[in-house]
Amino acid sequence: MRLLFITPLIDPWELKSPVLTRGRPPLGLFVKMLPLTGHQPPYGVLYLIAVLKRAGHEARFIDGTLTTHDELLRAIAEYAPAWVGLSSTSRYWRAGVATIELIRRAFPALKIMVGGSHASALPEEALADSPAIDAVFVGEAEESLLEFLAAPEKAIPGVVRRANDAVHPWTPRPSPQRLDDLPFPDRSQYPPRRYRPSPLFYKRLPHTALFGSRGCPYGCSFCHSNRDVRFRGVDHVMEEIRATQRDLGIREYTFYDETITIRRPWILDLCERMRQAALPIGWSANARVDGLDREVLAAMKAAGCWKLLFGLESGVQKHLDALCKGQTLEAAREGVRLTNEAGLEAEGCFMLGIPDETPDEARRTIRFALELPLAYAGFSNLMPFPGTAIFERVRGEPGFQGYDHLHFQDLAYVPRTMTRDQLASLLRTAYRRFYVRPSYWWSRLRTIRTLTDAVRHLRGLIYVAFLRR
Ligand code: B12
Ligand code: SF4
Repeated sequence: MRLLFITPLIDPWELKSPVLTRGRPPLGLFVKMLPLTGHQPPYGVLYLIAVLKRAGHEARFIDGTLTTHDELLRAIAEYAPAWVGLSSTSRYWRAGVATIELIRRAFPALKIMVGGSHASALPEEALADSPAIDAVFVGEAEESLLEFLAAPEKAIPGVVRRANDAVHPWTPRPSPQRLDDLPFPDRSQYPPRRYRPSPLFYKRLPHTALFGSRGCPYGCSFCHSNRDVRFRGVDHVMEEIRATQRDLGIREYTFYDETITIRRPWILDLCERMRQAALPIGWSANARVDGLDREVLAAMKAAGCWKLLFGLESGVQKHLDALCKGQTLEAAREGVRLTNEAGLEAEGCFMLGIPDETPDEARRTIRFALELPLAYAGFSNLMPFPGTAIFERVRGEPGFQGYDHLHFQDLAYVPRTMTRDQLASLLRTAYRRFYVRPSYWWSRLRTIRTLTDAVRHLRGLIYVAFLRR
């Protein structure tokens, strides 16, 4: 069978933050020719395509951010798929629905399925959102999709369908357990030239992402991660690194695992294998500050790691506790200190606009970020994602603006304790105070060793210049 996967048709400038950056830079005419900073292909879809091809199906992917309505419709007419599959986060869900309705009008007989984080969090609502949707996939779909294509009329766990005007009874399904049985994501599906990671994610290029594990055991109330933790074998990960290096010349990897350090023997083993292989690559990963020690950090450094990204969230302990982060301010100080001591860079991500947070408390978070020896910091408003405890808590509040605003630096939610203008201004203040510091740029300049690194710092500086006052 032939399937075409798409992401919602959106204007690339929607990826920029209206709260933080000044209007459109005067580059409109060239936007379709430039790489999209920070934009990444949907690796979940690339996994599905690899699985489908291995099973004898045909599949390809078109990125709605890099395509126009007319190009998409032409591509569908030429490729003539049996199914179109939309992948979407909550942020672009409405744009995704508009996209599939456009497709349904042009091709009334075409079948349409949806998946991704929004559909997984709110499957029945998603199905009700558009009569154009024939099936909703909940969670990781490598197994359910193959079963579904083999018997589209059967009830398959993890797939939600319509029965007349109602939702057909459905059951959830466990996520795939044996990640080593999955093929590598099909990276032939996207033009690498059009994707460039944000300056915080590479020191060398070309870049790609890797997943050593899926899921996270922690229960932060704002996070929509799968709680079922599964690891790939170290051999399997090494094989993917070698293959991407050999076939695509990749020199920089981001591990998108939720927390790469949760299984200590695994990360030590992976680092040792990378060190022995002496690969000319660099990498960075997400971690928790409380899962670190000197031995693990030294092993990471020796294996080519240069940065760890930590969710530090707040500089006020009572808010960390309310978010069920299970982390202390002291652990944050210690984790960042140890990271620096090991010669790695630390990036901290913080949230402003937490329920019940006052503007003064948000300022304490900004001061906390400035106190820590962080190489980079990201500040976003708290985003109540469907499927999280925070979403259930605030969805009825007047401060919740709806799905369309669920992305970093827009204001999806404003707590009762501050105004919208105050929150926007706090976010801008946070970025300005962190990045507009001569001492900060002096310390950054001293780390530059290569031309690529110099160019990425220049790109960072251009962002700072475009920050709104
Ligand atoms: C890596 C990552 C990114 C990367 C790359 C994203 C990408 N294009 O792959 C970057 C940094 C660019 C990014 C950006 C954003 N992200 Co992000 N990201 C992730 C992360 C950590 C991993 C995603 C991933 O690849 N997972 C692994 C694969 C295997 O799983 P998967 O993507 O869910 O795909 C599986 C299923 O969903 C399903 N599936 C997916 N699509 C489809 C389609 C069909 C037809 C079918 C049948 C099945 C199906 O099958 C796939 C294979 O099993 C997740 C957290 C997480 N644990 O998933 C957050 C996550 C997806 N991101 C999130 C958000 C909010 C964003 C942003 C909006 C943030 C922002 N910048 O404002 C943007 C939006 C990007 C976009 N275009 O929509 C939220 C989404 C929550 C929500 N309900 O919407 C998540 C869940 C994290 C969280 N905070 O809780 N993200
Ligand atoms: S925020 Fe991080 S530590 Fe918390 S549940 Fe999500 S991935 Fe895990």
